Amino acid sequence: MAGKKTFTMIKPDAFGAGNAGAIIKIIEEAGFRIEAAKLTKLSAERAGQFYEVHKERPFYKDLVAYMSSGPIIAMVLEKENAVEDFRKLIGATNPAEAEEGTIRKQFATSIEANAIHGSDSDENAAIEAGFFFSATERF
Ligand code: RTP
Ligand code: MG
Repeated sequence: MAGKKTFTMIKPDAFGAGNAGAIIKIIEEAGFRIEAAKLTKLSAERAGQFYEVHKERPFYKDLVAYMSSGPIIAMVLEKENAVEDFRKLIGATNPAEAEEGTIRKQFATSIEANAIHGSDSDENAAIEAGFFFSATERF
């Protein structure tokens, strides 16, 4: 059975461009409930840990530098079928391939600076939520 939670970050490019409010509005209007939220900034070390699965990829170093370049908003979201529905809402990794109406189509500027993160499995959603939030920060 699909889980009810996913994890997201509004990435440094989108936060820096002043698009956080517009993005959160789209997320809420799509039926996701915000269970936890935090404005924070990842150190290069923490960004490296978060994206450890991509350690061997050619874009890893750039990705870590980008994700630690400015503040992000981390959130845990609740909805039926959360992981899959949220990946649909954000669109393809590369904004050139993202469908009309998706968050990345509207707000991403490149394949790297692509505005928003969405967990790719229920298991990773739980791990990523735990990376940012304690039990007392989730409502
Ligand atoms: P995310 O994890 O952030 O939700 O993105 P995703 O699943 O759509 O993409 P993933 O393959 O997990 O890649 C993680 C992030 O790395 C950056 N990236 N850069 N320069 C490149 O070719 C490249 N490819 C990926 C993006 O910021 C991507 O979201
Ligand atoms: Mg991913």
